Amino acid sequence: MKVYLSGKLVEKKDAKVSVFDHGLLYGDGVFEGIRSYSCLVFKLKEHIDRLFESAQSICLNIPLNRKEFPDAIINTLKANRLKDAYIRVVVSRGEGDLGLDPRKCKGNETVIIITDKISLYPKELYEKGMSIITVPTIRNIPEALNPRIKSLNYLNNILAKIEAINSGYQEALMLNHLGYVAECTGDNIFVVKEGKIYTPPHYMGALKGITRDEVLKIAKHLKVPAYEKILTRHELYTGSECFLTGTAAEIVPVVEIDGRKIGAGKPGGVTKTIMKEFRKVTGKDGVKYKI
Ligand code: PXG
Repeated sequence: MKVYLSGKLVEKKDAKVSVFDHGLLYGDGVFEGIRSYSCLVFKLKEHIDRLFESAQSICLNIPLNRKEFPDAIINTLKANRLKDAYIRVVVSRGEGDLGLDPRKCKGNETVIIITDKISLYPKELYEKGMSIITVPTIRNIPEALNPRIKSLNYLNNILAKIEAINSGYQEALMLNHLGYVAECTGDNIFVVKEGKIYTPPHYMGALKGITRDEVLKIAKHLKVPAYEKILTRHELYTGSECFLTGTAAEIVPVVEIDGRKIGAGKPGGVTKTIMKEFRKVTGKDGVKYKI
């Protein structure tokens, strides 16, 4: 496997960064997770836009522009001759001194693009559905670290994940500081009730997920009413269906939350229709490349 590392394509074994890189020392940097399906990079522009927004928010300079960045991604995919891939983009503050001061790293931003396979959850969960649990760790409050920033500092989500795992669950439901539903550790959440779809607004403490936005578009196309709405756990418990969305996870049915069976306790019709439609879209939309 070849990795794009600060302007060069290098072998995986040579893709190394300094122990003084502030991405490692402080989680100071931003990232994206992107997928390509049959030589089509899904929502590439949206991912690049979000990467640049995250960087802008933390005053991080990206050493490639908005045209060069997608080109670097495509070249990495081609170099690896991958039709289907998970593309992990990392821009860190770069090598600096000990001490937080990012000015010490000026001009040394590190860009890493890795392409590989990813499977977030076991395959059978997509057929049977997943059970999730609300965890004590709340999502970062936006005034402290805005969840819209896809930063290299994922401890908030990792703590929640650990709590779910320690309780015997694969995934955690995270609430915000007001007790409203925010998202899961690496996915956005949707609930279906009386044929309508609801997801929390991103300002309730969620990443503005690109898969989430696509699902809202798919719902519109299917003429299923879909809304952004502030949600309590009660609204999740009493829904007829629930599912999670994310680039890595794609669309995962949820059939149990905090010991409450959701609807019939198996993946529902709306969820299945959206999963099918999503598969159609990923098979035809995207930035094309040849290997
Ligand atoms: N919420 C959070 C906190 C995320 O990190 C999503 C929602 C879904 O967003 P998208 O735009 O992908 O629909 C994410 C997605 C990884 C990795 O290691 C990345 C995510 C989740 C899990 C793993 O690349 N980000």
